[in-house]
Amino acid sequence: MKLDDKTIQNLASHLEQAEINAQDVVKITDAHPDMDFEDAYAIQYAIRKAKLSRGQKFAGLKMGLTSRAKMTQMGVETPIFGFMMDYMARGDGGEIRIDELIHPKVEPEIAFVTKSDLRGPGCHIGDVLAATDFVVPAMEVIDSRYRDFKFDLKSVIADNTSSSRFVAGGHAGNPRELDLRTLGVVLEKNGEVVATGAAAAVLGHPANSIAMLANMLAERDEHIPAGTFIMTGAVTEAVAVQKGDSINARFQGLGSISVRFV
Ligand code: 0L1
Ligand code: MG
Repeated sequence: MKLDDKTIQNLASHLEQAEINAQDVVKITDAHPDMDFEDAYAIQYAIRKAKLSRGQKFAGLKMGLTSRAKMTQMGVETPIFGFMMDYMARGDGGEIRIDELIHPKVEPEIAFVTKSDLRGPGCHIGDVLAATDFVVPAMEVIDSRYRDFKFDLKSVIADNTSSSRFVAGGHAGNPRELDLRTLGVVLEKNGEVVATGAAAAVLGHPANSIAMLANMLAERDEHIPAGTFIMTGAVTEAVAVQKGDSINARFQGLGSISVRFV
């Protein structure tokens, strides 16, 4: 690690204040060009600890940058992970207040809910399918705290991978009975199709994303506990939204999720 504990705490507070006040900031590596990936996750974990200490509840984990397109765009080979808290959840068919956010974008994802612990290293797709209770459609709202979404990998890890809101909906499916590679997703904004994709966009199969998360957590002596809700990464590109927009995501065989930005 390159940063001392005081700097980690200050940067965590800086990024969390940006989130709470919906006020964008410049990427933190501008002022701390030497920070490393350990520092970046330490800042993210400090944000999580601060939220827990205020009584907010942990709601799940997410993988980000899981599509080849996003990885190429960022010039990276490895996805990243973050977390969600209870206050970020919104109901299917509900509303999301735009004035609480900076410049939100939506992305449809497949979420997994585990029924037994998953541990790396060496976790693979078979382990994931055996340990999954069900999969369910999800919509993530990403809202980078960085001005114009301009960041590098370390800055975005520290910023909890742009997590801001999420919605689960549709209906649950058994991942052992679905072909999760060819599962199609259609994203509509105000009734018009704005993006389409197949779930293979997520590391070839969304279960690979869960396996990768278990293996990344193992490097930190952590695991995925039974009962964890995990979003596996965007099936389509992220689509920017504004006040008044209605979003609908259709998941082949698993129903749809809708939400309105007000
Ligand atoms: O969930 C994601 O894939 C987003 C990761 C962070 C990068 C971004 O904000 O686009
Ligand atoms: Mg995402």
